[in-house]
Amino acid sequence: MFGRDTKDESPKGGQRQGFLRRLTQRLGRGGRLTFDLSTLLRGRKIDAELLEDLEARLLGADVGVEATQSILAGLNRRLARKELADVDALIAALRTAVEEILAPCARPLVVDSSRRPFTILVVGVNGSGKTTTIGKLSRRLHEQGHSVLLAAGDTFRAAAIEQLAVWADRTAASYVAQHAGADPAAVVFDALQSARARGVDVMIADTAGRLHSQAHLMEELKKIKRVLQRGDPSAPDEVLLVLDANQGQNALAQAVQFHEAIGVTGLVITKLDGTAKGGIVIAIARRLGLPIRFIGIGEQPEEFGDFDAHAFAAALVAGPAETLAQDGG
Ligand SMILES: Nc1nc2c(ncn2[C@@H]2O[C@H](COP(=O)(O)OP(=O)(O)O)[C@@H](O)[C@H]2O)c(=O)[nH]1
Ligand SMILES: [Mg+2]
Repeated sequence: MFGRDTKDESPKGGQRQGFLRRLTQRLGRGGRLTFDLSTLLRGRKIDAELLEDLEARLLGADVGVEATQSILAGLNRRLARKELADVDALIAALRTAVEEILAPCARPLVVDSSRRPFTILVVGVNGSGKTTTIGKLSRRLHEQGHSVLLAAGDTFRAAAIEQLAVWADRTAASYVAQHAGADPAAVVFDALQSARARGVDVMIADTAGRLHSQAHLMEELKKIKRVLQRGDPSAPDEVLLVLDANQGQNALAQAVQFHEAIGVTGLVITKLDGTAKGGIVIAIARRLGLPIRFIGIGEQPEEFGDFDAHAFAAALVAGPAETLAQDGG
């Protein structure tokens, strides 16, 4: 573990440091990128051959061709300028290159208080972590003093409606639902009216991630958006796409598809705990440049936080010393 993580001792700072420490540990646990670097670099000379091996590792960790090539081009330039004297210099340069790709995407969600309700539509494939993310977000907004209403727009299964009700209960949120099989657009429209009537600050709408086909799903999401706009032409304020990091390159494909179909304004990347595919975040950042609003590193409500490019790059590209510290701690 890291002794230096204890600098900020305010309660909020403590929470944040705790989150960063967990992020580092969990990416380290499953992260092939972290693990492989220490074995790859041990006792090696920093030369073109080593960079080629590094390239293969990045591709293997789902960093993707585009981002890997851009990272490698930068490292090769530094190598030519003799700036990569040793392993530490290489790790630092790699971290910086990763952080540069991620930094433009580190834009947290800001609830515009002039919009009441501020409406968030949550989309993504089945099992990506939508409902869990809504619960976590609801809890966080509640802690920040916002009143929240959850709309059960996933009407595909009764269990999904029930799961959202549990989260509403746990996070002191209002809740609007209809029966299983109801028209999701109607549920979300009702929820908007209800949020207005109650003067709620933020409405979060869950949606189904599975239908008869992907085309059906996209049509349904477009319809929800259209119907919502009948109630409020500026809604939704945020279309939050939830992606499961374990899906690797498939998560990137989903992002492209959802973005084309309905226009995504923010991403949540879940299940970064124990995945070997944390590198996908780099690929997604490079390819789409969409704001990454939150990351999920576990099932519990507090295992959720803002995306911090510097911390994420550091956690992902841990050097041999950090890897050893984790093994020992
Ligand atoms: N390990 C881990 N599990 C998660 C995370 N987010 C969600 N899950 C789990 O993933 C499963 C599917 O989540 P759910 O929210 O129901 O997905 P949905 O179908 O998109 O609504 C559940 O078992 C969640 O507890 C995360 O960040 N880490
Ligand atoms: Mg769900």
